[in-house]
Amino acid sequence: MTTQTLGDIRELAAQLRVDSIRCSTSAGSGHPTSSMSAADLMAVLMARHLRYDWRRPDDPGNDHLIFSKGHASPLLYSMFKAAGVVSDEELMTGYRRFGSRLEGHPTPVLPWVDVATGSLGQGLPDGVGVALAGRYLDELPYRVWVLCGDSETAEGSMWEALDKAAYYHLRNLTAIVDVNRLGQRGPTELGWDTDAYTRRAEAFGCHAVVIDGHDLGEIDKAFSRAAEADRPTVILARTRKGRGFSEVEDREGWHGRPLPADMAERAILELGGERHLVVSGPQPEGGSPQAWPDGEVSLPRYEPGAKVATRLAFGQALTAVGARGHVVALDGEVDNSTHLEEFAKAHPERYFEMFIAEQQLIAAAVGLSVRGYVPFAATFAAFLTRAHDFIRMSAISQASIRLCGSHSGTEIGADGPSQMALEDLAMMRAVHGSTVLYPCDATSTAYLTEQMAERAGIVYMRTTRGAYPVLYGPDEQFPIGGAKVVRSGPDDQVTLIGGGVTVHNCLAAAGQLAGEGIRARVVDLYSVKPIDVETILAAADATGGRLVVTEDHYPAGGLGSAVLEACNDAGRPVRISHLAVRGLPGSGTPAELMEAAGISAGHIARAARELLGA
Ligand SMILES: Cc1ncc(C[n+]2csc(CCOP(=O)(O)OP(=O)(O)O)c2C)c(N)n1
Repeated sequence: MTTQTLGDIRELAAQLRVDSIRCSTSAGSGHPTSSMSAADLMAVLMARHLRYDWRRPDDPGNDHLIFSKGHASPLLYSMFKAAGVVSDEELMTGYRRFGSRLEGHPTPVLPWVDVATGSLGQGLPDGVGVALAGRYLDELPYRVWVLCGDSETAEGSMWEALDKAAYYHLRNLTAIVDVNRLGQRGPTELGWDTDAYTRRAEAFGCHAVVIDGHDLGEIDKAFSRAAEADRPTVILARTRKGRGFSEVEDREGWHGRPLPADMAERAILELGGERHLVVSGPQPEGGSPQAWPDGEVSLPRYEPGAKVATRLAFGQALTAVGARGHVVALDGEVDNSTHLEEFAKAHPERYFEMFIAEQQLIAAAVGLSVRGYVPFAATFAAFLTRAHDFIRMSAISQASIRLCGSHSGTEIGADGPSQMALEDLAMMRAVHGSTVLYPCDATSTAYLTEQMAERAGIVYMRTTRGAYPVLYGPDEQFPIGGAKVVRSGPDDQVTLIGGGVTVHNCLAAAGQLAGEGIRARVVDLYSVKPIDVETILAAADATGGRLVVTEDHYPAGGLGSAVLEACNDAGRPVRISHLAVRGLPGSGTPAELMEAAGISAGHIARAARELLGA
């Protein structure tokens, strides 16, 4: 079908509804009614407005289509069939089946899908990231179209997204809200009150358009207007859930339920039967993304003994790594604390301030990664925990993003526990395919920052607030997956393992023990995941299995867990003396707080003595 009259589009919409019913009924699960309400919107979009070469999903000029309401996957996959890239057989026999790429909710396993959705409230924020890339980096005229649910707009992250979209004048972004009045369990907060939605969208600086989401002409006009808008557009499309089949249309109790076979048969009849149209819509305009040439990376060099905070070294190193043209940075309104401001000064054109919106911070990084950029996002490590679901979904998106969390642990001192990250290592270790780094000095921080840019997946670096001595010479190397033996001798009796600030506490403890004639080996576990189990086991063998692991983190899921699990997995279970933050900290000096938490040099030395029975 190439003519695309409104009559043709009506047929296409009927096909999308019928196929959404057929594939979900055949799978025995899925969300046909959520698909049916948006079928007219998507039929008009793909036939007349989405400039997309379905055979070349990597074409940089392609528009981007994101289903923020990812549960409407039957509709999305039916569109893929209508585009001629998924066969009817694959749709009917693959949808939601084991081993199929047509998973219950869309993921980038499919070449036409940019990001994983299904956790509501994420697709629109991700779309903001893609639109940022289009407008400010690629400088290409592609548009980003995001289909959203009305109940989904209850998520604060949707408003973080619209707020940032307006701030960055993302006229290339269109949110299409399928206002079908119903959510999962019943009516939504606002029902069909499109005036209320309009006021909200406009309050965030967007252009709002209310339409009848089943009137093909109105839909067509709204999409044309969106393409010409000077601001992001929010199309509020009044629709009916289950539209097209009278037995379920606008009825409660049909969310997420496939139609039983007899009802599916009646529905398909009511919709005029099966069709197998193949549509060819508009094509991308062509053009190449703006070139961001790579320069020479010259990392900062630090004098051993000088006191430098790892957060400062991160900012300085990232500024140097910014010589690589695709490296971009995003801040959560704390760049003078994380030292991302160093990057902002040097590369303002590749720097995005996301303000205090951590979910949007992560989503924008994901969106930028969709277009091949190498994003680094930084905030206090504690505040990254707020965006955990976004980080988890980034892994499902198979995105490569780099995160830096500063102000970790009790070491931050006077600001108190609300600012202390004490769970971040556990959270980041648990993310699928993640890398977790925790350097203790400026040299290793700089080296690892450069490595982060090269590393795929979700890569996290934990930095420390206070300034501590540089331990390593500028030419030392720190491969990810390694560990450093910072202090050792031929007849060491006990191994002290730390990460970040506790490496310094371990060294101080080793000094105290040496004064008593006890020889301690010190291991810097700068790579928490993957972990250097060989170095740990070699140290355990050399020191009679006596290991003290100390971390500025709650006991669950951090360094201690990493050591125990790695040794166990290697078939060499070990016992450790585990010093971690077990109480609820308050305010104080870093020294007072680490002392109170039981992770100071004195506590480490005592634990070592106990292991030795001394
Ligand atoms: C963050 C999150 N919370 C809850 C759910 C479970 N859930 C899936 S669909 C849905 C209702 C969505 O309603 P709406 O956005 O209006 O889409 P509709 O299906 O009505 O088109 C809910 C609550 C989810 N997927 N993600």
